[in-house]
Amino acid sequence: MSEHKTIDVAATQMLDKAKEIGFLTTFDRAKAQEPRCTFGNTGICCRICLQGPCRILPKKPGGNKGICGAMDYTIVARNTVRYIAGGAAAHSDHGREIAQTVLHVAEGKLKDYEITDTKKLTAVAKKLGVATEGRDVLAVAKDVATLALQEFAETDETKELTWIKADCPDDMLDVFRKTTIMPAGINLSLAKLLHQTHAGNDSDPVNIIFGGLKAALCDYDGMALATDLSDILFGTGVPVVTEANLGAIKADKVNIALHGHNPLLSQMVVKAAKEMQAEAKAAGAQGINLVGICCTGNEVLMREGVAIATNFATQELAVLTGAMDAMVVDVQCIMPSLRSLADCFHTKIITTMPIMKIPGSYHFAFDEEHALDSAKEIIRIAIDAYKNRDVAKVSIPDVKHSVVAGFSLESMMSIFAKINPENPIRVLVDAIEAGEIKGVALFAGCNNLKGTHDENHFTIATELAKQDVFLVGTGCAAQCFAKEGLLNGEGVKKYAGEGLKKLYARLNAAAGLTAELPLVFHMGSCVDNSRAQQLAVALGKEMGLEYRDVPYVATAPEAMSEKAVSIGSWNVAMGNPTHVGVVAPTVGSQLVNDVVTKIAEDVFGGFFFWETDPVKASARLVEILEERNWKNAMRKKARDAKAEAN
Ligand code: BF8
Ligand code: SF4
Repeated sequence: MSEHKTIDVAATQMLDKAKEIGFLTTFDRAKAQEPRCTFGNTGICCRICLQGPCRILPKKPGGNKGICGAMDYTIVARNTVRYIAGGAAAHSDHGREIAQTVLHVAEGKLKDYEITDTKKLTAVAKKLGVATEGRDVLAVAKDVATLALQEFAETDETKELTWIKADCPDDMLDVFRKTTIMPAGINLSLAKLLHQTHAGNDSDPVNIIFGGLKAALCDYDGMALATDLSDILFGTGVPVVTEANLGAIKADKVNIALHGHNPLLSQMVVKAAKEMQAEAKAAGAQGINLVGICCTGNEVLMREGVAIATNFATQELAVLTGAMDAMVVDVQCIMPSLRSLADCFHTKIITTMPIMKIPGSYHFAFDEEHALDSAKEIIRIAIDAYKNRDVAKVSIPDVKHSVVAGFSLESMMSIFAKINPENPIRVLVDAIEAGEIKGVALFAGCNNLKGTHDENHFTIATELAKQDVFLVGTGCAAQCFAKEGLLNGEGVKKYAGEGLKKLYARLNAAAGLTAELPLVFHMGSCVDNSRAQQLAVALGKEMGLEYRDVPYVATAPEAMSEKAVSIGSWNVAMGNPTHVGVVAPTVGSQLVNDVVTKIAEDVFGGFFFWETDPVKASARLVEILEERNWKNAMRKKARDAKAEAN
């Protein structure tokens, strides 16, 4: 067992190198933070006003409350929902930027972008009630983008968000309305939540949590429109074959990492790189090699087949290979430490967005009106940097796996359609009803160095596969699977149970792809969790189930970011049992913890459960799926008996 807290062999090699040359990485910094403060770790430290921090100190007279009298449950509830507000703001602002770009394309203001996927545009327009018959593509795109932007601008509290209404089944929407969590405007709801949780405002933990769930639904809305509009702009993912892990970095090429979340610039870099291979060759390289990190990586993997270098916790290690010429970053999940690390090499860290700068790093203000030119200039910076590369410092781990990815819901359905052209989703439902598979599990979220990097992701996925659960993944979870060889046919052979293997045999025989289907269907970036939710909705519809009875579970085995909290929260509201593999920020209040782990199930059908042990978590996830299947079977039996009696 390696001394480093990772299961990734390539990362282990790089961490050995870091140790050898005396670099401190995020792994060292995580160690330096131990032991953690129990107050902060369990959510009972309040810093909402300047009298704080207030902690809950039950043994001291007056210490069982904050200075203002806030109880543990108020403090925990406020802290938790403020995570949701942060996550929802990040996802939805990303969506808003894409919507803005689609609008500008529709208005003819941008020369470098176009409406790439008109089929998706029509489908999205139809679900939103935008007329398409006989209309110009740009006119339809303008209406769709305008509706998307209105999601943010709406201040009328009686108007409901359009995307949520279009995407969710009626029984789910009814619950949202009854519990008053159906949001109107995104900006309105997020501002309201910050207001609601201001010092001296709401102290009712249940009311605060409901405010948080409203914001979580805004998170869904923002990411669903980000997914839809990105597909319209850049195309909807189709199966691609590529590779993953640090071995995807090439010693003889100009290496550029695309890191962050928003695909507006990275798509242009992909386009520009195709045109600029000769320039790289003129500088002495064999060409340009693009690799992805975090969700920008997932976006360009889905649509362009760009290889994955690594995921969140190991982003620094891509620089440490000594062969990374430039890392182009946009927004979210970018470690500030990258710059100081890059200083020890020739690597250029290029920030590109007005709200994400790193002191001392090179800032290239991305300009969407000259997007392709911006991308070309960035590539030139990388080519120049390549000329300064010190070969003595280069060590790229010879570790990578082949990857089959690109599973938008549309591309999954077109594979299923090879078996059942009339009703593709039936393929999955048949496998569930025949008992071949137990249901579907979504793997989402980050890395969290409170645990061992990638261990929870890998263990839970392989355990569930053995137990015949159909797996889909997004974000850094999916990137772990890519790096560890679970996104290819070998993964199925090694880990799938007999029932799951039977389904794969039928799918592979029908799919007609050059590569076998992977153990986990990589559905994209974190905003693409909306795709996975649409899969759950489609399953429920085809199985004739209420939304809360679908054999579908979600897990964030290594949740880290505020975005993960908001994704988990809308999963719960949308009826999905949701596992989190790190200590949750709600455990400091028994009341709040009970609300989100128990009462939530009565109200919404979904609930959270916390389990840091990946084997125990897997067992519980399987048990939940089995329970749902059993209940569904019993209900059917009762219905059949009643029908016979009549
Ligand atoms: O949005 S999984 S560490 S990269 S937050 Fe970040 Fe978490 Fe990775 Fe994607 Ni999602
Ligand atoms: Fe302390 Fe109350 Fe201020 Fe929180 S809001 S820091 S509990 S005084």
